[in-house]
Amino acid sequence: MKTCASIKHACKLFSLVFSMVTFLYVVYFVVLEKSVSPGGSFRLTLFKDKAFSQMLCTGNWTGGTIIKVKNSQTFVISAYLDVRSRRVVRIIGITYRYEQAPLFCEYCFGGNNETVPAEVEVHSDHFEFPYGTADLLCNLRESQTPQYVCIHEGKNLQNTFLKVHNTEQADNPPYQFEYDFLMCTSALFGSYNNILQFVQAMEMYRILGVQKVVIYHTDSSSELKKVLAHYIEHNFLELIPWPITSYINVSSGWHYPEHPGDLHYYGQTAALNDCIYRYMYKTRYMALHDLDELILPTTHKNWPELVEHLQQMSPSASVFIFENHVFPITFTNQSKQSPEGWRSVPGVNILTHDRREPNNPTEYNPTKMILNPRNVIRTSVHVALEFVGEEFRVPRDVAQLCHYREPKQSDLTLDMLIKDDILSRLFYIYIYLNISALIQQMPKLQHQRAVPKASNVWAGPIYTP
Ligand SMILES: *[C@@H]1O[C@H](CO)[C@@H](O)[C@H](O)[C@H]1NC(C)=O
Ligand SMILES: *[C@@H]1O[C@H](CO)[C@@H](O)[C@H](O)[C@H]1NC(C)=O
Ligand SMILES: *[C@@H]1O[C@H](CO)[C@@H](O)[C@H](O)[C@H]1NC(C)=O
Ligand SMILES: *[C@@H]1O[C@H](CO)[C@@H](O)[C@H](O)[C@H]1NC(C)=O
Ligand SMILES: CC(=O)N[C@H]1CO[C@H](CO)[C@@H](O)[C@@H]1O
Repeated sequence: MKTCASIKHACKLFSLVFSMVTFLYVVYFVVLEKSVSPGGSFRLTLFKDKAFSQMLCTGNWTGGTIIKVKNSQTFVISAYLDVRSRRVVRIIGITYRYEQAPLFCEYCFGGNNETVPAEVEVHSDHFEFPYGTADLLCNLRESQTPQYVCIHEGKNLQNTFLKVHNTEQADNPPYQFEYDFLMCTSALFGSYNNILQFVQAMEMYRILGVQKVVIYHTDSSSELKKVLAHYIEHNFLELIPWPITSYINVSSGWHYPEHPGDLHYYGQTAALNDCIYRYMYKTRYMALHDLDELILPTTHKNWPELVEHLQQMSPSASVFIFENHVFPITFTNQSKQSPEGWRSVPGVNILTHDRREPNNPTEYNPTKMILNPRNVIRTSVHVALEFVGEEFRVPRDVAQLCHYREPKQSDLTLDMLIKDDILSRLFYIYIYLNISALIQQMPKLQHQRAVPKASNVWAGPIYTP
């Protein structure tokens, strides 16, 4: 009897405690659920003051590519979530190397805002120019994911926010790639009008297996703009507006002070680094080189086969390096004439240049790259500066970088140049068919005196940021 009563007592006590715990748990859950904003900031609503909740990231969200940070000599381009070593928002920027005004990152977590100091790291490859490419790193706590960030100097609120990209992908491997090969090229500028070489290069990239070409575009001729519009329409080209000349006096050469200016070659390294982060989860591999360059395999049909082979040769490689070979456009093989329909298209026919300069093995010969962008942290033009995995120098008998340009060793005579018809020998028929079809499709490609105003074509949807 006595034991029975005490059991009843214990039961009552137990059920009381149980319902108390349940109630507290529900309260806790509701509060937590409400206070965890989509961005993942763990600020409790209960402790948030009125002033705070009323001033919620009230800024302008920028659509441009280059933004000057008020009261500083720093420009920001775009912001990316990067969780590969520590959790940060990495902002690709350009900064004056001798001035380090203290900069701050202001986050926006779907409602809340929060400020942390920005760590400014100038890339080592600045080629002695006063301005250089920089990473602005903003630390995050575990699982924090801001949607927007703004960089400001001291107490000067800027109120222009950058959208933080890669927020979905960075935390969620494995990745679904849109492309196997994407090519980035920086700094198309001036009134670039080498149309025949441009379309030959574009068609060659396609033949080689490139699925998207990205160009950081400052300016080009009105005729080339029509060609660009054609490739954008066919989803093969994306232009990133690159109005760098409106912000900084850029150099048109690579080294300071022989080439005057405040920033190396149209901000090329900033554009290339931005391209890596912008497309790192969209493409399996990325090539970084210029529009007068082609990476040509000697035995493989295209890049997918080539890179599969290279990856077998060096399974841990994440950066493949190709040595540059100059094919001077001053030497033309007269027996390789352009077909009739091509002759009125302005520019160089790379198929007629089949001699290359010998590379001096004791000198530095520049290189270009195909890389796995997810393993690269920083890049320069010819090599990656910081990356995970190995760098693999591709032997010349497997593939070579063919560079169709003005001679580099201008004192060489014809007999000192090496006969090398790799392009026309392996790809003539494809490029011939492709270019001829293209010229038929676009009769306006051919040089005409009375061209309609190209700005009609250019304005509007041509940029796909
Ligand atoms: C962020 O919040 C503070 C108040 O805590 C407010 O003064 C500031 O204006 C806010 N910043 C933005 C950009 O909304
Ligand atoms: C947003 O931009 C507009 C137009 O550029 C400007 O007038 C306005 O002051 C800006 N707002 C803020 C909060 O900076
Ligand atoms: C470029 O240089 C010129 C002459 O040195 C100077 O007047 C101008 O302000 C500079 N522009 C920029 C954007 O720095
Ligand atoms: C020019 O091209 C033709 C046809 O491919 C080739 O037979 C010839 O040797 C080339 N001439 C020179 C000077 O390289
Ligand atoms: C216009 C044209 O013929 N384009 C072709 C160029 O080459 C690629 C790859 O071989 C084809 O897919 C295109 O259709």
